[in-house]
Amino acid sequence: MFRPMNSEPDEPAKLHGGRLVARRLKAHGVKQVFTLSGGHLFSIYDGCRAEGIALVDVRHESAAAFAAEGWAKVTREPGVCALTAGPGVTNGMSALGSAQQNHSPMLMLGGRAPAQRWGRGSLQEVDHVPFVRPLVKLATTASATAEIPGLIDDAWSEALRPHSGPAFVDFPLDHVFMEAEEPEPAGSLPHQPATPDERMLDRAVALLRDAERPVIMAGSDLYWGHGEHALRELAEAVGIPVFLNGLARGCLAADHELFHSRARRTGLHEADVALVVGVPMDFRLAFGGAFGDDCELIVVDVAEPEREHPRAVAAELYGDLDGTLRALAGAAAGGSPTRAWLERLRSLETELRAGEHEQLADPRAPLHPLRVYAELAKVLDRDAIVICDGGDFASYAGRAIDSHEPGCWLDPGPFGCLGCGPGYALAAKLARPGRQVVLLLGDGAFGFSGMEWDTLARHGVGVVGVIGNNGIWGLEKHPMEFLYGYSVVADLRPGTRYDRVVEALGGHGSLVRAPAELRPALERALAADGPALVNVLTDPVIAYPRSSNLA
Ligand SMILES: Cc1ncc(C[n+]2csc(CCOP(=O)(O)OP(=O)(O)O)c2C)c(N)n1
Ligand SMILES: [Mg+2]
Repeated sequence: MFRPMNSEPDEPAKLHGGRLVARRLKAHGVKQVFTLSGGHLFSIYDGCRAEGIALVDVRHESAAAFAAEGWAKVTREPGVCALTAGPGVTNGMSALGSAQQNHSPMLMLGGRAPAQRWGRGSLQEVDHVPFVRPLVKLATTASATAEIPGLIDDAWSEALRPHSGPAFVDFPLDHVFMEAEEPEPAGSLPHQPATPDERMLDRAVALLRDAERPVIMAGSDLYWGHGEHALRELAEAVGIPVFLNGLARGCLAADHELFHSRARRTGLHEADVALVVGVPMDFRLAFGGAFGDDCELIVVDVAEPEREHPRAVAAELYGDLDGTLRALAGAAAGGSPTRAWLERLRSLETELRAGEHEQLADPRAPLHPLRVYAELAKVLDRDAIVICDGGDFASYAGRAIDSHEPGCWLDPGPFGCLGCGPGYALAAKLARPGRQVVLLLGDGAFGFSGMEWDTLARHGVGVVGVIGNNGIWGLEKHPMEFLYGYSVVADLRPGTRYDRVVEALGGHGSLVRAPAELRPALERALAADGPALVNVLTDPVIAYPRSSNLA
């Protein structure tokens, strides 16, 4: 169906719909599209091939969609996946939910049954839009070939507009295979962030200047809003202890004197003024209850919140996050928290970290998860990208792994979808080929997308996986036993040789039964040519100490 560009001046060039898709993607800087083969997508593939966009093919659409999200998480640019009609799109939906809650900009392209046959029972025919719409910022269907470039541009800018998130466009077979002239690009204006309210800014400055026990609690929108430099400036100008979650991790290096993590409960609870930056007050902040009742909250974000705040806030600053933090840094510089506050949090942080030494050095076999991370820390580069996917094993990673640069820590986020890791890791290593990319997995988590080691091997992507293999769905088994005195559907097969699965798929595998075997196995895996998996047997008795896991 594809006809090369016609050079006759009087006959405008026509391109098929797939080529029009690819040309707009290329104009937005897209280098690769994650996909799994489907006839509905052939013309998009042909277009990508003609435009020099790489196609990275995976083994389950879920991984393609999570790779698109992972690309965004590492690069702060939208990732793109193309999923075939019907089950291809339904298989990718979890990643849309994830990207929505993580504010990850991504574009999902869907194949679709031909429009002229809708309602007559075509293969894989279903209207995707009504069921993806609640998960995305924009969901639409191309209704003519000529419309395609404009739809891609709209979806792209919608994905990036704060709060950033996923966008979806599907392409009926007839429209995407037919040809049309390429319209002139509309040249959409870049998003202009709103300037926060002056009065609110003054109020925030006054609160910060008078604060005796201030804290900063920052989350993913700090990262999406490119606010890391301004955050450091503000924290240093006033001397405010900083706590980070989600994608904000690494936005202040873990070895910065104002960075704290273990002292978070006390820090948030006892603060008199809290600057809540780019993070919703959801379950991770006890719906606002993580801060003391009398604490004054200053909320800074890239846009108005998507949900009402669960408690009253003293000042709200929405729009240009970076500019707002800089303005606060300049104006609040005279403020000075009490020495006692800074010393208290620092000594608590040090004391709590010291209390972990025993577990980090735990000699048991099968291993304690914290021992795994103690060994891993010795071989990780400062800019290593660490991804976690699992239950307790991932929670321990969240506590033990230090991040030093933005975009180096990828966890599932509040949507908490097991199986996101291999897609994230694939994209991370493709985006940053020179860096270590380490994927920490529960044995349960491995089951969702372990076949993606085939993808990693075929594409020569050197991700290093580390499994905490405790033979159980730990984060479910322990809480259920605590509540009911017994557990059901929480056991896996002990000692499964996931390392051999990876070997069979073309990667390097090793089994670790005792602490002394771990470091050499990690070193071999990091030096391997291609993907590797270190299958570490961990102790199923160990339960991550948590206060709540559902709400
Ligand atoms: C897609 C999906 N299904 C189920 C869950 C519920 N869930 C959360 S953690 C967990 C256990 C994970 O087990 P594993 O990966 O082995 O890690 P462990 O807790 O044992 O360290 C389960 C089943 C989920 N979060 N996501
Ligand atoms: Mg497990």
